[in-house]
Amino acid sequence: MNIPNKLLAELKRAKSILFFTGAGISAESGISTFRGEHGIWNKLKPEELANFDAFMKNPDMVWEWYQYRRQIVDDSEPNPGHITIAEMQNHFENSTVVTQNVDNLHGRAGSKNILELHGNIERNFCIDCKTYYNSREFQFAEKHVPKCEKCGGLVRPDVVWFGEMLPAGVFEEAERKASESDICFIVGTSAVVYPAAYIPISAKQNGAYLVEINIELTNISDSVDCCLIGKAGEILPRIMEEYLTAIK
Ligand code: BV8
Ligand code: ZN
Repeated sequence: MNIPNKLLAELKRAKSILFFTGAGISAESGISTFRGEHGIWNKLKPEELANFDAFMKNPDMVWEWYQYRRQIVDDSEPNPGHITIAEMQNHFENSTVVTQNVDNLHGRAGSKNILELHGNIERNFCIDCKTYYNSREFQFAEKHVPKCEKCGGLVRPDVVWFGEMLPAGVFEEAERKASESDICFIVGTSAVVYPAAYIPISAKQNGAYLVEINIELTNISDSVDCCLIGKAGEILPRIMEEYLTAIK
């Protein structure tokens, strides 16, 4: 894969960089994406699982689904895509990772300034008194939805379900960082979920150079400046390698 000279020139010029990531960056860590050929939503319906009504209708089923995903996340490791982003962040004055993922792999890869738009699967809270519970407090084998020790309420994953607001202030901060970015990488996302998908649009509206990395074309491919088709875990290390050579 040849890295375009224009991209390298933009990287050399950039002071602030933003990485907007989706499930595709975790695919090479063995975590299923949501859409596309082997996506989760092909087998299960998001409305049956990733929303509050579904949880209230069948809390054990939704809890078990998240326990299953937590086990996969727990058994997985950050891949070269996550690791390269963490390394690249050290070469820029301002760098932010805005992720739609709830798997915390950017955190485990050593990234900083991470904004998790859709929450984090390692955190849980009581729907009544909001008491926080770390996932480690529950056995993966625990299939039944836990009850709050304080008030007996149902404990749910601290992730943003469809129809729910994003965590207060996180989206606004992500938009602000996007509007200040000189270069915005869009990595492994189908860019169909809102308001998250507004982030790269906000970057573009403020003059950022947009680079998409995906194994296929997406909704946003027509709007980017540079579209690199391939695996994030292969392309990002190539970009880093060529960038380090270019700045020597
Ligand atoms: C809300 C739960 C408002 C956590 C998820 C306009 C404005 C606002 C809202 C809406 C709007 N239009 C529609 C809505 C409603 C809805 C929405 O966006 N629906 C869509 C589907 C049409 N949005 C909401 O409900 C949001 N809330 O707006 O509230 C509100 C509320 C109350 C009152 C007033 C207003 C909440 C959205 C969050 C939903 N939660 N998940 C969890 O369990 O994980 S969404 C789910 O999709 C995941 O969180 C995921 O992060 C997200 C995005 O998916 P992607 O990350 O892009 O993953 P996907 O599988 O789609 O794509 C993977 C890509 O990777 C593919 O392109 C593939 O080609 C690529 N790939 C694969 N392998 C690789 C690769 N690329 C590179 N390398 C590889 N190796
Ligand atoms: Zn409680």
